[in-house]
Amino acid sequence: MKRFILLIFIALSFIFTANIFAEEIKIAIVTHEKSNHYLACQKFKEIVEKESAGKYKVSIFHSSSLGDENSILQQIQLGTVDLGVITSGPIGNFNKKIQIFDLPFIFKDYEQSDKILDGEIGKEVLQSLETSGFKGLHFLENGFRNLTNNVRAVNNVNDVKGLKIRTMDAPAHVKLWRAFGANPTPMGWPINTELQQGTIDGQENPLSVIDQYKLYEVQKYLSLTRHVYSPLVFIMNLKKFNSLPKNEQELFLKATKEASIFERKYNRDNNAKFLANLKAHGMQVVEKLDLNSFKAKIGSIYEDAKKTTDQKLVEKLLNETKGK
Ligand code: EAX
Repeated sequence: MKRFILLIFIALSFIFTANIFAEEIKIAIVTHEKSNHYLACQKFKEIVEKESAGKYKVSIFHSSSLGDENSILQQIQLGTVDLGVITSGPIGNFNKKIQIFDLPFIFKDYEQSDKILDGEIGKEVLQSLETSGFKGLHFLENGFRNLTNNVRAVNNVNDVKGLKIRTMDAPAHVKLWRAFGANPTPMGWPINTELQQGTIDGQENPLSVIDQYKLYEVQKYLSLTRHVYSPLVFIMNLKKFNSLPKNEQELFLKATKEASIFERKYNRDNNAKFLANLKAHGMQVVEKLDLNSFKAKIGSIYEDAKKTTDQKLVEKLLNETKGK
């Protein structure tokens, strides 16, 4: 009996020491626990903790507890946060090449976005993040962005005129909404209070985010504009990644890849459900709108991007996706 108790004691102290000495990996997102971002982090956590046999403990900081996406990126650069699942838009403040994905009407469907993001162009963009101290591990998906507002049903671009639209804090988006004739106001996420108080008329996001944030409580109209496809990125502090032994680097790459595939599938499987729920809560949805009127307004945006981002990459992207 004594020996049995001793054995249990030894076993328990092993478990405790393992936990005490587990190294913490901090991952940060701006969205809440019901978001796609969170699901992806959870999957990453599961895989890393299991396959590192308890060497790592992943802590997920959600709901902007560590600030907006720009400030999370700064903290990742500094190394006080290890990783994030961040929208491409704000990453564009740190890296020019990634701005190409925030050009309007580039991707038509998921087949195309997967092919580009998981192919050569995506690799070149992820690689280029290293010059800003980031390791781009894998692309996952925020999704095709759609406009909501509280003033009127938007059927064509003229209906956007003068609307005060919150955009991501990303130059490409501000420029786009100005071109559409709106009054763009960049700010971090979330924005429920601003929508409720009417300091802004509308915003644009994928159906997942619109539903998960119950924007039907504060927005009456939704138009399926799909004007930009937003990738998310599993992004990490480069020094931290490089300091890991080879097999652990491979584990992080594998875990982010699996989590990304899982999250993309979740998003796509649930899109119809998100839309149905928005309608069920009384949102007035314009499904078929005059997208050509929007496309007609983008003017020199592609040409300008060749000058401000990377000419060859923009040409390659337009060539492979056939643009608008
Ligand atoms: O990843 O800020 C935004 O609009 C993003 O799309 C998202 O909600 C956070």
